[in-house]
Amino acid sequence: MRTLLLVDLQVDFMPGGAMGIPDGDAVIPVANKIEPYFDLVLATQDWHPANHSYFAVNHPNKAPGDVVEMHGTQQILWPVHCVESSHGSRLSPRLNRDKIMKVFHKGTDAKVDSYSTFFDNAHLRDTGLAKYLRKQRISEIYIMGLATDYCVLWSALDAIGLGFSCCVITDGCRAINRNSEDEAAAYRKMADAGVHLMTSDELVRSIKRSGIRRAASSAAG
Ligand code: VGL
Ligand code: ZN
Repeated sequence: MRTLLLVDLQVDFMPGGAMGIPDGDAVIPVANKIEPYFDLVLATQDWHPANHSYFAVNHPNKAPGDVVEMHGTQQILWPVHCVESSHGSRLSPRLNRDKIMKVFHKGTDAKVDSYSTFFDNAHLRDTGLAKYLRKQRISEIYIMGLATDYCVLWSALDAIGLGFSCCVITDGCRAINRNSEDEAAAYRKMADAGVHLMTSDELVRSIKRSGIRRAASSAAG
């Protein structure tokens, strides 16, 4: 089953949102374009409690972008975003949601964030996504969404670590780029880990080509 995972295509990550990502809305038409080529479409939502420890407002004298030590590692503090059930936590109204079979929430624990759609940042709890994919006998996933340098990056690396084959659709992602080179570094890390990187046009072309091949071989057989 060809499976697409749409990562955090939420109102707060669109330009003008609480944590708007530059050009973040440009990926919505890409999602709508490729959805019909998949047998299964899944989505994630960043879904934080208001007292989330990664929100700068929950730390005295801290501002978004500041770094604090939590769980033995340096963690970035964010503006309040994607508070569970808030308007900003909703999937973009421009996203075609008809094909989305299941939505996974992440970052629901006030104490630890979850950039990956598989595990929290401390690898203490999983979101149930890996178990769901294995139950459906899915071994390969295609990922696109926001943000390239956080949730897409960590989801793709965890997918590989868990033994899934993983492809990231590059024009379907946009980066936060706290540092200007973060996006390029994220793609390098993914490629080094064995993540396939391709554009949505390359994906559609390869699916059409394999469809033709399948049709040709069944005609021959
Ligand atoms: C994300 C930082 C904090 C993301 C979510 O979706 O990439 N990044 N929360
Ligand atoms: Zn978040």
